[in-house]
Amino acid sequence: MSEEVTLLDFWASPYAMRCKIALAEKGVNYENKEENLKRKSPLLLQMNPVHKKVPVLIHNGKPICESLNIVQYIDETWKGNSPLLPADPYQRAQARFWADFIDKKAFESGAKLWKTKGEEHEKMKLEYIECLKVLEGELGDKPYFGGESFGFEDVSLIPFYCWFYACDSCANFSVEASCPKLVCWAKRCMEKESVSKSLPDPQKIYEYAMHLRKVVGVE
Ligand code: GS8
Repeated sequence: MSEEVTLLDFWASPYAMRCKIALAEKGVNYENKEENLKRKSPLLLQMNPVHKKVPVLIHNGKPICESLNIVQYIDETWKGNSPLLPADPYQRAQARFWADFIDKKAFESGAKLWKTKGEEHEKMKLEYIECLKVLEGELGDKPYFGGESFGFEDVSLIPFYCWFYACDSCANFSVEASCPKLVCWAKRCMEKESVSKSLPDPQKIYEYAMHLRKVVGVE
């Protein structure tokens, strides 16, 4: 059966990057549709009427929403190569736990860093740094979060790498100096074409974040 796969995307979205990496890992051909988030397409509103957010994966006409859910769907649908979640139920639960932590702590504090100022900014800065340290501790000396191979936690976190420069600039911090193992891990992931092709230039992200700071009025 011929497959129809479409991704509703926004270039700077770390959530959408997760899906692009997973699709590339599995070698799935798909159509990428860039959304204008200020003027959302009727297709996006129809496919994700609840959250009205990207990414949305449309597989043979059916929508799948929420990035971690999409990555799991991709893993289960295109089972053959590059499994992302481990087979063992306990290890699967651990992988999902860390992906949830990345969503609720890393992405949240990172996003709030450049949207806040004053006391709230200082609070977010501490949260951002602490969360990266926790992640570095969890990585330990393993090449990837799940062990020897690139998996679900790696896909969940690696898009954040292209935001490090923007977040660091806002927090007056250096991830590279404070979390060297985490940066080594990120560089290891970037050696994979599925990752390097799915992440935009950090300088472009920085410029976008600076523009957003002006739009939300913190600068
Ligand atoms: C988050 C998606 C999201 O925030 C996921 O897919 O994991 N929990 C979801 N998408 C943003 C773009 S990235 O910042 C979005 O679509 N925003 C549009 C809006 O809020 O109107």
